[in-house]
Amino acid sequence: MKHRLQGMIAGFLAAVLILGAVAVAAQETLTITRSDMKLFIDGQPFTPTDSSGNVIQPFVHEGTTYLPLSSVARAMGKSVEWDQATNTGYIGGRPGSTARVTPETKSYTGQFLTSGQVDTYDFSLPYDARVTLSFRHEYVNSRLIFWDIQFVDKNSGKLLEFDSVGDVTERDGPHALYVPQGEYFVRVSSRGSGSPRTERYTVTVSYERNNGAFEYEPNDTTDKATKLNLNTPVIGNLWNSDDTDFYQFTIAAASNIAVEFSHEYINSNLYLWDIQVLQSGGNRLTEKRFTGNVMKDSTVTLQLLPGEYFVRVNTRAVGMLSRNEDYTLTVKTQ
Ligand SMILES: [Ca+2]
Ligand SMILES: [Ca+2]
Repeated sequence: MKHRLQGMIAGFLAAVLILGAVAVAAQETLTITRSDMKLFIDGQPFTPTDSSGNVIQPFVHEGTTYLPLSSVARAMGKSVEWDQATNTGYIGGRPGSTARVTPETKSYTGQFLTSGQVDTYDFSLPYDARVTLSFRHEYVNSRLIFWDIQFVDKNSGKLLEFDSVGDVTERDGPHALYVPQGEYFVRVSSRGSGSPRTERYTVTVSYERNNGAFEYEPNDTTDKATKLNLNTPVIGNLWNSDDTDFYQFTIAAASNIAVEFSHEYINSNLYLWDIQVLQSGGNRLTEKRFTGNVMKDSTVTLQLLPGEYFVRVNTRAVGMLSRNEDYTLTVKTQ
């Protein structure tokens, strides 16, 4: 038993549990009491486990209950990282990084039994999030399009639409949506002439809470700009030709900054993105355009006095209509 408990403590150490206290205590003999407490996180039963999925029993030492931190953090949607070289644990990302969390998913399954059938599924988004859709169906030996999938905001209308052919059984939506908490629905309709395909389909909505890693739509005007922290990247996209993304940042003391802009490779030398840095009154301080085939570049360095500033991202490239890959934007101090 003694060995097993010591093993548990070592396991906790690896899991970054209250670093200082345990690091010291590990040199000594601890008197601990095993606890068979029941735990709930956000109303859901929770059983602590190690990284291999083995159940770990909590214990009590001098009135304090000890739990495996990585297991608890992950159950609460936080990433956990351990840097052996610096003996440092990071919960929810390193300083300067922006936390990403594991997406939740919701799936809807249906089939078409009558022609002209339209299936709609209400979807309540519980928080501001990055939303992606995927669609699966039973195989049909045909290249024809049989399904049309939409994601619709109940207030503002259709946000995304794609379709699916018979012999491609899995299809992702064309791009991510960065949308606010609210009421949406998924609409699946039958496409093509003749009798509807009766094969079963499943549409899945994945939604990742926006903890500042992403833009917040709608940010098409300066008064709705997404707030940025210096030296902290934000991910967004231009999801249609009308989309403009404004970001606001604050300079507290005179600083040199540049806006770094990166994206996945696109085989195009067209200027797909246009970046402007604006003073709060709207004066343009600099502008730079970014092509598809240069994956990372920066604006010129600007010497800024304390105040509020904006970055504006938009496009005038017709080719951008079908080029809605995510971008990553960072206001970097020099
Ligand atoms: Ca956008
Ligand atoms: Ca926008």
